[in-house]
Amino acid sequence: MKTYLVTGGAGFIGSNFIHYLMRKYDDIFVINLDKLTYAGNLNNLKDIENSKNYVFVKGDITDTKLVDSIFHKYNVDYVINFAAESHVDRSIENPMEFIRTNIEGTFVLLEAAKKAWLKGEQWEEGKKFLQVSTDEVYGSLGETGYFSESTPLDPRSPYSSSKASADLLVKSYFETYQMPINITRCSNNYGPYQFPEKLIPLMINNCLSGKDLPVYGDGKNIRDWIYVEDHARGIDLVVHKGKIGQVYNIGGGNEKTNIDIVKIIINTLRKLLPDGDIRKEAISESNIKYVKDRKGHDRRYAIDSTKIREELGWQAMTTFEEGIESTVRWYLDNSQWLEEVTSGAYEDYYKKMYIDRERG
Ligand code: NAD
Ligand code: TDX
Repeated sequence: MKTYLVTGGAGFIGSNFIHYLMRKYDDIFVINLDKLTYAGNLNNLKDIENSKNYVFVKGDITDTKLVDSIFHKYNVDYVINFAAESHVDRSIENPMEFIRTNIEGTFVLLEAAKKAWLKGEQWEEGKKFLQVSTDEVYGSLGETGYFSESTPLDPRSPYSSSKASADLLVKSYFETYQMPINITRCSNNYGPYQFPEKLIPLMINNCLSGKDLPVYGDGKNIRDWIYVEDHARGIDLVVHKGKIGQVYNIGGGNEKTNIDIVKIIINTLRKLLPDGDIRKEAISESNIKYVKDRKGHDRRYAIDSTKIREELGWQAMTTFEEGIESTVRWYLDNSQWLEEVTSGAYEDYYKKMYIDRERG
């Protein structure tokens, strides 16, 4: 029986990861520690909230007392640290929380795990700290090339700098104390439960609510998209088979320009919505609006996943065509989820971030 401390488990990837674990294993116990920021949503976990092998703890990963108390109460085997401020645009407007949660929070978790797991000079058997990181720590690519695990870190936004800082702290606990750690660096995820501040759910929501489709700059920036379940499977593999101290890149092998993504969403929605639905007729490429570019906008991300493929036998199993269709279908089938997360504070966020971007 292994006990997982999953932080940020009420967010997009964390909740998909918990669903993945609960489907795959019967003999595990999952503690979900989440502060429930604007991005955390317990509705993402409704179907498992009463499971006997799951417990939710509302709290902040920077709260040393609370984190220590979790390690006292439970015999934690694995820490999977998803908890983070995760949106680049927000980090440009207001970096403070990114520094606090992403750097300080990771430090608090490392210290608590070290206190619990290091007995004299010996680490307890079978423990692991897995830091969920991002390809953005490598910076920005030109038209060619890929990020490998040995690409130098060159983060360019407050968000990616805070993630790179956390990665270095995690690495230092391995180099200095031989703490059993892994770091995974994944490309852009998409799938169910993603908050509609990120490109794909934002465009789906705007199409469905008759809003403009705001594309930053020339729309030719490239991201390497991965279906969230493929990411979850990669993390699970690294937890069980990853060599201690190693970094593993996880990439979708699926590069697309932003403008292509927006057009695919338009076409997918038009295909899935029934004839006669008034939203269907209103969804059109004429709603695309090129708006002011993101400051320091990284041009291209692309991941070389050779290492995790060859060492651990991982590969992405969901094609983009399948993944985007099931994602769009999920948002159509879960309109209440979308309505709930876009009411209240989301309206203010949208006005603040996008009204200024409009070019006239
Ligand atoms: P998200 O914003 O959807 O979720 C983050 C979760 O962390 C939320 O539930 C939030 O409430 C929680 N949280 C925030 N601050 C906290 C704190 N101080 N204490 C406890 N909980 C806190 O993010 P996501 O997209 O699911 O990303 C999860 C992780 O994966 C992040 O570390 C992110 O850097 C990384 N990542 C994301 C992507 C992506 O495409 N979304 C790609 C690669 C890596
Ligand atoms: O309205 C928009 N219009 C637009 O053109 C939004 C929200 C985004 N974009 C562009 C900016 C990026 O080039 O789309 C691309 C994707 O943007 P985001 O969804 O904000 O993702 P990105 O900045 O690439 O970062 C994501 O991937 C790596 C996650 O948010 C990070 O948490 C992860 O580490």
